[in-house]
Amino acid sequence: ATGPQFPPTHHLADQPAVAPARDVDTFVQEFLEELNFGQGVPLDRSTINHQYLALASTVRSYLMADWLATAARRRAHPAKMVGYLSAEYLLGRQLGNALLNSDLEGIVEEAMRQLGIDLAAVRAQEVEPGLGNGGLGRLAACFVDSLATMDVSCIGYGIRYEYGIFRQTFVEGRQVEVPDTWLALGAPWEFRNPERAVQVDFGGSVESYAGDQGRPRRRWRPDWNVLAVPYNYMVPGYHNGVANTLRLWSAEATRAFDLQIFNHGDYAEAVRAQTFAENISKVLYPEDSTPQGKELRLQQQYFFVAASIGDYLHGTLPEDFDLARLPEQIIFQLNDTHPVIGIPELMRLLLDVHGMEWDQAWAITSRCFAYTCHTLLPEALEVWPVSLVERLLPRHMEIIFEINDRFLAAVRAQFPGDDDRVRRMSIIAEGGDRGVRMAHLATVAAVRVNGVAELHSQLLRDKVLVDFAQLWPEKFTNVTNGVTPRRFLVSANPPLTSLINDAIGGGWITDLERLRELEPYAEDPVFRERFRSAKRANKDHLNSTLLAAGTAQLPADHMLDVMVKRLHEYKRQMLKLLHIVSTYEGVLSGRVPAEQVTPRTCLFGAKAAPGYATAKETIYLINRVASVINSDPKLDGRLFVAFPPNYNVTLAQRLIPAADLSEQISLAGKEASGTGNMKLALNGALTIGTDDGANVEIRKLVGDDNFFLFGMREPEVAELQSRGYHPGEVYASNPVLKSAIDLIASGHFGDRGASQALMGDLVGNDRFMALADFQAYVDAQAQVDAKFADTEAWTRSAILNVARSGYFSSDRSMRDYLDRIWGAQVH
Ligand code: Z15
Repeated sequence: ATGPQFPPTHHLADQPAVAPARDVDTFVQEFLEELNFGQGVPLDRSTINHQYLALASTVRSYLMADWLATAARRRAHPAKMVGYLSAEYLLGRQLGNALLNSDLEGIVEEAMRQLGIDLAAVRAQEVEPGLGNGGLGRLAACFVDSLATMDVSCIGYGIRYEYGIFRQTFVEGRQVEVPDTWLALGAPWEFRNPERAVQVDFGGSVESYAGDQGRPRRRWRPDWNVLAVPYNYMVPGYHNGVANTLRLWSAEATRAFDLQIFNHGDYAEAVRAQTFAENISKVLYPEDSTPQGKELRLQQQYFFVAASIGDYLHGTLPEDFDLARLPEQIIFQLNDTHPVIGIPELMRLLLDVHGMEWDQAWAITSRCFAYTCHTLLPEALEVWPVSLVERLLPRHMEIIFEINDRFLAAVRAQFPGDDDRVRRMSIIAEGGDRGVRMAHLATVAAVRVNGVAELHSQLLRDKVLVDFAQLWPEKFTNVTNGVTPRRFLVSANPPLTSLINDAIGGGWITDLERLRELEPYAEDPVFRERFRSAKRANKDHLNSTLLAAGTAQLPADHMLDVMVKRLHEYKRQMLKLLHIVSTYEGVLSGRVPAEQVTPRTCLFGAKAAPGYATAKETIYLINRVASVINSDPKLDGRLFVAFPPNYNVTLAQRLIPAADLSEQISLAGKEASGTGNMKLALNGALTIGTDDGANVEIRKLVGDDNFFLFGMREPEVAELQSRGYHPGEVYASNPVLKSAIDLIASGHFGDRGASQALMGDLVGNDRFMALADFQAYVDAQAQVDAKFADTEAWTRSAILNVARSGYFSSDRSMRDYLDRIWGAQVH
């Protein structure tokens, strides 16, 4: 056996793909055909959803022509490919991006106008594919956008969750999760390819048998399986005719599995089995950075990775390909530990299916993977119980043990007698509950290990993976994250885009460092006024979006102070809330006259993992504080708190361009990088931030005068931690802080019990040292207020933030991966 057999392709004469003409008349014609013959409705009877589906399908046919041409060109000129393995892709809406990248915006606007269709309403009809939780999933989406724009051969592999990240609603201030039925009204961007389905096995046992020349060999006898059916999405490059592939797998019951049960005569059981199989890709786990060790999650991970590697090896490579040369053809980039089970899977295929010996299989496998670590939180590094891996993937467990034995032998050889080091480095965590440390497995096998910002990569080398960095210093590198300027500037912020284009032309869209050419305009009062008017337009646009969503309108002429990211204690939404409450308390107590409060709207956007109690309590408190503050006349309308529900990519695209101030206030040493920080700076918000993650690099580039730095640095945090941190003492010694906490605990914002519990935990534990940084934060906010009062100085800094953020393009990140990782052939 050589793995699954796909149907043969027919070798007919070469025929270039048919591409529809790029003019308004043709577009109208194609659209009406989609509407009439695809959707089965005449224009005058069509709903907005019909129009959306027909428009998406029409645009898709243009992309499809590029996709076919790209594939043909890549076949003619094969190059090493990137297989990006990610359990999450937080794509955001597809229509706007497809129109922008394929340069069809003008044609479509005119076509829809001629047909009397409201394009804005049609765009608003799209439910974004929310197949990710937060930064990690959005990063994957930015990376595939950049690779297509740079014409790099890449296939993104992931899971087609039937339910993506939950829709957040608030009921009396509390988060209530609603299932995300993104597929319910149709999925016009995907196309299913059942002929390329891959069977994925689970369970069973491993047996020995005599192989060639009586050699003892092992083979897996799985006892159940599912079918992984691929759905392709096209990833268009910007104005370059390229379309790469995103291949998302959906789980279905295999016929064998069905029939086996069916033949036992139990029809109902056979149908139930179908549901069982479909469960694997049913729902995205909603934890960001804090995995819950659920069996179904490991099933998801193996499911998509086995399907992807199988698809590449047995479907994409030529049939007679010499697998010894695999590392010249593909590099699998592991997006965090989620796809790391792919390492023993490739070993298994090479050993058991292709009959290789260990050394050869390892020589190949250890050149085909690179690993990106996205965290420093120990609880975020996945450790799977050995007992679970043994039951679900017995052959993989054997292979992991063998990798570990050989690896530890090498460690012992290098460091004789250092048993402690061996124990620390082992892939297997020993003790009562033995576990597989996926980050160690990844690090042992990977050709490169990278962190996602300079500070993060440094801390990986010095702390989290220090033993590995001593053993293999050259394995470790950094690639600072980036964001796609197409979605997060051009698409999201048309007013600023045209202002920039008027000043320096459009070359910056694919060469973001050219934003530097804007620097002199910071000194131009006319440009500054235009810049402010672009911000105002974005705020108006945001307000109309919030109005449509039924959320509070933002007051005009306020500073818009934005904190958008997942709700997590380490990110310290509570620190921001304490500043808000202390400002309010200052006015209540007469300490600060209301006229001295800078008019500010503090806007939060954040989902909490459904099982994360403290995070949900924080959301509940923010909402209660908002309702009290927003209706208290003593504040004279100067302080406003907004928390629109369901922060997602779509809302981010509205919010970020309107922001004046960006809150990046994690405890130093906890936020690996952050990418919202980059999006906000690029859109001209000034950052108030700690010395953490990519904030460090943002501040270095935009300059200290254009960034509000505060708080402990990472070494000070570590020092305080080891000295012993006592939040109660900070509370007792800072009267402003104490008054704010006491006001919350008194029940002033309702639910006294919940308030007291949360404040009690803060004063008693404060795991992320919000109290320790409180005064520094308040002082930095005073500097923010002072600067905001000087409109021209503020605008100058905002423009410089835009001009100096070019480095944070994900195009640059991809260039760095190519230079530092994907070109690398040996350890
Ligand atoms: C996630 O969104 C991130 C890290 C993780 O380990 C998981 Cl499981 C999810 C985030 C980081 O918290 C953030 O700092 C970083 O910018 C982002 O990944 C992309 O690297």
